[in-house]
Amino acid sequence: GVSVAVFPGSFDPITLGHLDIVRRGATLFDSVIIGVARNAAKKALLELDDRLRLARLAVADLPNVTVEAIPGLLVDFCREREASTIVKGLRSGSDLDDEVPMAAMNRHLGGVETVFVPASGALLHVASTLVRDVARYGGDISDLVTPEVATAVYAALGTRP
Ligand code: COD
Repeated sequence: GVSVAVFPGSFDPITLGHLDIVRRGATLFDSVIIGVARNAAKKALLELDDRLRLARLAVADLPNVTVEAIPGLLVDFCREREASTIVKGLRSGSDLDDEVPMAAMNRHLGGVETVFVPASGALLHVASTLVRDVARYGGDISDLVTPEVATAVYAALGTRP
């Protein structure tokens, strides 16, 4: 059958670290869906529509990658899209500590398996939180995100490099 994987996240904003995982995931599965979560717990910097638009722009050159919002539970979204696998990136032991219970929960709830792709060495320090912090104080984020994302993040914060 056709292998479909979901790469879920907040993508607030999508970074070069995320895009590295997407590109590598796209070689492992027939198709990859970037699932942009609404983020009930934390208040996002970027609106959901902007996070979707910026992700679509960033993967426009990848024919087997699409971008969609995840309206509810990740496992329900996976079932609707007939995706049997979740792809996650791993930067550190603390990522693993966070991810192992989520992977177990998603397997428990929906029988969906999680595959971890190790972060590339040069992108280990790239996290959406740090990108927002650097931009908040006028730092340069041009090596961490696409140009369109940088523009959107500075605009949302009312800052500039
Ligand atoms: N290199 C490699 N991987 C990276 C990098 C990098 N530099 N930066 C981030 N990543 C990876 C992260 O490890 C993660 O796997 C992914 O990219 C997304 O990261 P974020 O920060 O955008 O997303 P999170 O961690 O906030 O996303 C959490 C989810 C949205 C996946 C989670 O909350 C969820 O599944 N929500 C949906 C509701 C649900 O089903 N909840 C129950 C889940 S058990």
